Amino acid sequence: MSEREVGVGRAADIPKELLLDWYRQMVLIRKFEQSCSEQYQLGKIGGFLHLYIGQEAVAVGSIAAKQEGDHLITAYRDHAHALAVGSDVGACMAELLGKVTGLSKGRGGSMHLADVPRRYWGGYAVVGGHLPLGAGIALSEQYKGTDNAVLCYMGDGSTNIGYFHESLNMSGVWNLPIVWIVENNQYGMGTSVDRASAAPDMATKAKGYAMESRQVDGMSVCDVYAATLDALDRVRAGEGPQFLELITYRFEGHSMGDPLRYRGKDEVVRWREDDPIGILERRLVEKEGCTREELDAIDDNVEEVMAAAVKFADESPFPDLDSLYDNIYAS
Ligand SMILES: Cc1ncc(C[n+]2csc(CCOP(=O)(O)OP(=O)(O)O)c2C)c(N)n1
Ligand SMILES: [Mg+2]
Repeated sequence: MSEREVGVGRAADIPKELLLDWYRQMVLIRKFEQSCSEQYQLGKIGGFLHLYIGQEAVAVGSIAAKQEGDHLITAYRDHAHALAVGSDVGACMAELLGKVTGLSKGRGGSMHLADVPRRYWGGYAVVGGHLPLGAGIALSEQYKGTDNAVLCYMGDGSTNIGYFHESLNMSGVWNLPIVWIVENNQYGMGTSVDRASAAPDMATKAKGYAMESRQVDGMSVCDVYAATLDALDRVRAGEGPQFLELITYRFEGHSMGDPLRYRGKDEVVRWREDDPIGILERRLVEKEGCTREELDAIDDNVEEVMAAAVKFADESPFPDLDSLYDNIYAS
C-alpha cells in the first residue's frame, strides 16, 4: 500500500464525533479571525494582524494528530494554532488587545501567542527564525529519551531563508523527532511562490536533505490529519524528520490593509470554492447524515463563545505601567 493510500484510509475512518469537533474548531477559528478584523478596524488591536482565514484545516487537522507531550511552534500567523491546541479563547483575544489577562500577559500581541502548559511555543515574527528553535526542542526530547515530537509550522516564504536550510540539515544529521510543516498558501506577502523560490516544488527542497516528504491537500482537514498522523508515526518509529507540504490559500490579504493588487479576483473565487469549512460541511451532511440544524447549533454556540471572549478582553485591564521593565533581561 502506498503512503498516500494509508493516509486516505485513515482519513476515511474518522468518527463523526471527531469530525463535528473539527467543524466546531474551524468555525471558531474563522469567527475569531473575523472578530479580530473588526477589533482592528475599531482601533483596539495595534501593530500587524495576519489572518488565517482559508487555512483552518491545516492547524486543526495537524494538531488533532499530535499526542499530549508533543510540541508546536509557528510563525506570526499564529492564532489558529493556539485555538486548536485548546488555549482559552478569551485569553487569546485579550492578548491581541494587549491586556494583562492575555495568553502572553499582553506583552506579545497577535504575532506572539504562546501557551507553555500546552507546549505551544509561539508565535515568531522573524520569517524562519523559529525553525532552529523547533529543531532545538526536538533535540531536547531526543536527549531526554521520550517519544514526544515537534510540529514546526512555517510559510512557503520561510523555505527561502537560511535558517530553513540549516535547520533541516541538522534535523537530518541528528535524526530529530520533528515534522516540518510548510503551509503553502501560494504567497509570501505579495510575491507568489514561483517568483520567490528557485525550486517552487517544496519536495525538491526536502529531497536536498534526504528527507521523506509528502504533498497534501491542505483544504481537507481529514487529509491533513491522516498525513500528520503518518508523519508522527514515522518520527516515533525512529525514521527521522518528516516534511509535509500542505497546499492551501489565504482568502484575505497578507495582513490588514493589504490592497491585494498581486492576485486576480478570479483566482480568489476559485480557491474559495474549496473553502475548508465547506468541504467538511459537505462530508458531514452527505456522508455522516448531519442536519443543517445540528451544524447551525454549533455555529450559534461559537458565536456565544466569541461574544464572551470579546467581552472578557474588553473588560480586562492593560498591564500596570510599573511592570513596563518586567521580563527584560538587559538592565
Ligand atoms: C527575516 C524576515 N524577512 C522579511 C520579513 C518580512 N516579512 C514578513 S511576512 C513575510 C512573508 C512570509 O511569507 P510566508 O512564509 O509564505 O508566510 P505567510 O505570510 O504566507 O503565512 C515577509 C517577507 C520578516 N518578517 N522577516
Ligand atoms: Mg505563504
